[in-house]
Amino acid sequence: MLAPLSLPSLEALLRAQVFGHPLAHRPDVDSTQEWGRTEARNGAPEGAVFLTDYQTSGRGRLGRTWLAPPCSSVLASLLVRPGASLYPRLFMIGGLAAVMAIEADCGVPCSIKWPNDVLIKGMKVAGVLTEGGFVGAVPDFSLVGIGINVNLDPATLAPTRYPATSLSHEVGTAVDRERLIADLLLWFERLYAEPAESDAIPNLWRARLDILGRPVTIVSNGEAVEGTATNVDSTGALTLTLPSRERRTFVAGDVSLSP
Ligand code: BT5
Repeated sequence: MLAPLSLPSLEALLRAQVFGHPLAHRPDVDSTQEWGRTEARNGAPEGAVFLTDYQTSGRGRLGRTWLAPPCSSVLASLLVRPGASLYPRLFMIGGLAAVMAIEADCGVPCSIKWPNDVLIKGMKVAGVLTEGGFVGAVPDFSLVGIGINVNLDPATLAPTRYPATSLSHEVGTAVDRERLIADLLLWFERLYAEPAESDAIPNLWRARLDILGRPVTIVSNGEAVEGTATNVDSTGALTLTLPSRERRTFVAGDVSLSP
């Protein structure tokens, strides 16, 4: 029987100094991103974290749906108010934090599918959604939404775009969600503290990518392009070398390995 998150247990495990202060939990919500956005507009501080056991409108990128049976997953939105130079890196920090926390807690190696999916053995175990809030044209805050499949049978998810897995499925036993969230926040905090001018984050992120040097198909703005993934720069932009030797660079899209 899956239990709701215990905030006292999570608070006892929390070692992050900024992230998780405050920690907010609701049994169910439309989306932690929406909830976090409202709180951010009402002045919630950097480090506030919004958690739930169930989302009625959990979302991925481009209006897609994020699925999670009740009490099965990590569903978290982290509020940040960084300097302008850090915003473009938040998706890398979110993905890496999930990788590090999963590896520390479960001992299973993870990779990153460009740009924002965390994979175990090529199957998606977590996704990251970064959304900004602006005052006029000036960034005011960002919400880094992280969903991790923890204690669920992947076969019970509706068909997903990419094969899915969960931590319990991979390790063969239930995984402690409170511990995983505490570790996620600690890793996020460590990575977030890296100076914006340092290349440590892009380098760590690049080292986890599963596509470099491999033939891939990217779908971006409705166009499918095939080529070899030859480079990812420090902003995360992906360059493909096409069979014609033309090089094209993409900042967004969905990538899959070509058969
Ligand atoms: C993502 O989008 O992967 C970002 C997911 C972010 C979810 C978190 S949960 C907390 C916070 N609050 C929210 O409302 N969202 C964030 P994308 O790359 O667009 O992938 C979405 C696609 O993944 C969907 O179209 C499905 O095909 C697939 N999918 C949905 N649920 C999944 C799951 N639990 N595991 C694996 N794949 C899933």
